[in-house]
Amino acid sequence: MKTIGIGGAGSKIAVKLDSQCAAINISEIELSKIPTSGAKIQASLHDGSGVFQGARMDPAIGLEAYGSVSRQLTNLIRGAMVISATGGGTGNGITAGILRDLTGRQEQIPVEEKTIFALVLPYGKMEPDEFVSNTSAFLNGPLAEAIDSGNTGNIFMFSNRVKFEKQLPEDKYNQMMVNSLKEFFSIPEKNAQLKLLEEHIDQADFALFLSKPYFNHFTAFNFNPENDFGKQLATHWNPLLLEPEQPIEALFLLEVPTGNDGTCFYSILKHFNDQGVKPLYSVVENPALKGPRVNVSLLYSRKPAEEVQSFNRESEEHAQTKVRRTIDQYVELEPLQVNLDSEADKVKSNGEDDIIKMLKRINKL
Ligand SMILES: Nc1nc2c(ncn2[C@@H]2O[C@H](COP(=O)(O)OP(=O)(O)OP(=O)(O)O)[C@@H](O)[C@H]2O)c(=O)[nH]1
Ligand SMILES: [Mg+2]
Repeated sequence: MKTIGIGGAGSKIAVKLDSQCAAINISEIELSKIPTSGAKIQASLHDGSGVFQGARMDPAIGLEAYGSVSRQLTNLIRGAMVISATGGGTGNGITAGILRDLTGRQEQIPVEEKTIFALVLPYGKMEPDEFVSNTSAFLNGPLAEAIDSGNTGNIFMFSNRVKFEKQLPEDKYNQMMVNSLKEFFSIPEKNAQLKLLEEHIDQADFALFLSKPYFNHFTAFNFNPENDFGKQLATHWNPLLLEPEQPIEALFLLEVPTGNDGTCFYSILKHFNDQGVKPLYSVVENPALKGPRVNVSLLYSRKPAEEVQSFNRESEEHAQTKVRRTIDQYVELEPLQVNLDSEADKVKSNGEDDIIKMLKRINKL
């Protein structure tokens, strides 16, 4: 599959995944730093500005620049994966332009021409408010409309949460995202190369799965057949992606070491059947493994409005913490001195002896 990186983050990640990716940016400087052997496309603004500064976090500028590359991109995105961040101006604005064009398409887009989107969302607790509000507008607007039109392929919702929480270097985090994508995309290849024990997921099955206009949460982990599959899945969500909702469709590849009959796949199948989902699956023998490993992918269709809400919830919590911290820092309350005897005397002078007796008794209990 062809890869297209848009904006700073999008291009940096895309070129790690595919050294022949197309890179698109307004900023000539950012573009010059992408070591791709594929096309470098510079989007431009009417007044010629932006060459040095990009879209300066303003999606309206990115959308304006989309006009200069829209024709080229219409061809380029066919059957490709677009990678961009939603926080800044360039990735957000140009990707919004692509999504609007897809939404407006009258004809049904064939499976092999669908476009997949890998979006990088900011971590609301620690990144600038502009990134968060740009993201909310993007999810609620162009993305929601494109999903409703049915004209997108799968959408991967990456988040920068782990990057900030674990204080990881950008380059390392980008590599983690790429490794995770690579493992997921290797599913049909493994089916072609390894010994098949049960069923088969070929390129065509995989392409059809990817062409559906749903969010895709994929994850991989070493599976212990002695324990419940559902519980293991729930503790092995892909930490780089937003957590999924109830799946509409699912796919899994179970790899087992030589000598393992692979029948532990039945427990995975049962887990999905209990949820009313009939997954696409296969079991292969992988001599390089010591124990079973499973790749799982869930398609879910939470409405982007809800996706926005949950994204914003984190940011709101962050805002509240900020307010609390400000109060802690700047509002010093006089320590309240309460002398029980003098308080009691006050009550006594009101002639409330019974109450005092009661209080004293409670004290003694
Ligand atoms: N994971 C990851 N996130 C990045 C990287 N670079 C930027 N970001 C995030 O991407 C968002 C900003 O998007 P950028 O790609 O830098 O912006 P842009 O699309 O080039 O737009 P402008 O620079 O505003 O013109 C923020 O949430 C950043 O934290 C990166 O290399 N890796
Ligand atoms: Mg940029």
